[in-house]
Amino acid sequence: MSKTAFPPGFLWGSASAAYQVEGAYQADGKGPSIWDLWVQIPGKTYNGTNGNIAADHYHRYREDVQLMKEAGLKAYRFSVAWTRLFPRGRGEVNPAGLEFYTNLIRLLKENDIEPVVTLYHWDLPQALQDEYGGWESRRIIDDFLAFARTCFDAFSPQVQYWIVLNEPNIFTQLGYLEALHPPGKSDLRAFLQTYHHTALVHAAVVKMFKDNGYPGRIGSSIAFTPAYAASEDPRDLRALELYYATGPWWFMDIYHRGTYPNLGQLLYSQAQAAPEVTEEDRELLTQGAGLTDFIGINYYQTAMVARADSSAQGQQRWYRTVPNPNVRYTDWNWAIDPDGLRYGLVQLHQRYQLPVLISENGLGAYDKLEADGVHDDYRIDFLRRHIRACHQAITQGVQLLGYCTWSFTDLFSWLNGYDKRYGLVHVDFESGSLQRSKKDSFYWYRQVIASNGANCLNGGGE
Ligand code: BGP
Repeated sequence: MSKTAFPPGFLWGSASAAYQVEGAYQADGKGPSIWDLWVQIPGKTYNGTNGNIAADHYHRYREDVQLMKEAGLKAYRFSVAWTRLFPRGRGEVNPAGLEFYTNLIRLLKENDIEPVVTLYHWDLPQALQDEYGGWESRRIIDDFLAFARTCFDAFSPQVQYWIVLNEPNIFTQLGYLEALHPPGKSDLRAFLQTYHHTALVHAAVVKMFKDNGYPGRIGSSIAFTPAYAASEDPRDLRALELYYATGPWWFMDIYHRGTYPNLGQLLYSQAQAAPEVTEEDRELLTQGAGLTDFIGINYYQTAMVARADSSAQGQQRWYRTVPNPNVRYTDWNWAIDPDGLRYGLVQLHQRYQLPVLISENGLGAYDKLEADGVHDDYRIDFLRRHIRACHQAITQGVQLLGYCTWSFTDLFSWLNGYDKRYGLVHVDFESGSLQRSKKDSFYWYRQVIASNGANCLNGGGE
């Protein structure tokens, strides 16, 4: 590989998720998901915003794909709304739902854009939540397998990249520990048990995919927040160890090694919160880990951790997160740390020796639409520095399959509504026209893709 380019075939992409972009929440036989109901509960989302209409991608996908083509995207990552295919979670497939994704995939292929399909990006059928508590029950495994098989049968071989689950660590943590996402619970044990069920689903789907000989590569995307110790004080270094054992390695080892880290098991057992793991689970998880083709990560920021308060509760009993004086923060207080991406990628390479797909990276910001467009130089700067970090990681041995910006168009943010924008394409939510306009970052990313990254590496800026 030349010093100034990325590997041939590198997937320069952009990402979205069904609930955040599609809208059309009741169209053509779609059933209700847990998010369709959650947003109706007063006080659950920012200013009562919801994804009922979102960017209306369901009706405007042709225009959006045209814009992707114009940007030169090599890949588009999107998710399938389970409730479009199975309005009540299982049973007869809804042909209109299948048709929407079939058309989208066909159009992407016609425009030489590789579809990267996420099976699950948090919009569980409400019917399954009502029937058996959704992710709280092992019954989710069979229903998920049936849903996944329908997608593989319908969209293979057009789809070559599959992401089973998006950020299982976030939706279980926010849903079962922090009570910020549906179903709004707060219980460490429930969080870890539901997380365990996600790992079982991942492994079962990967195994089924391989057993049936579907072509392509399959993995899941985990939210990865690498961390530093606040100082060289051994107590802070120990805090870092505890952070990884109960956080990133806890989440990743079970997907990519089939076991939980020993230290994490010890700590969670002491907290009487360790998940129930059967012999059968162990076998399935080991098989699934061995068959998984890549690690998907969503990277936004790093953390800094320090020794805990001895009297604290929850994770705070093991470590505290503290502000990092060496980095700047976004308007939402997320650390901007491109080198953290390089560092994290190298850690993953050393630990798992698997290819990595960056399925999300981006900057949430307040954008301003001016008469002559959106001048988001801050986003360009953010993306440029992170792409350079990817390149450094590649030169340090990381096998990187691709990089997807979050997001392509502006879309609905789960807890921040429509003010926090990530897109390369502005969507006019203010007037409700939903008109699309290309931001400066759109034109800039187009050049990055056209030069296979070279212009980004050689260009100005830090
Ligand atoms: C990830 C999710 C995305 C997206 C992104 C930005 O955790 O996978 O769906 O929302 O974060 O987060 P936010 O919208 O909260 O800023």
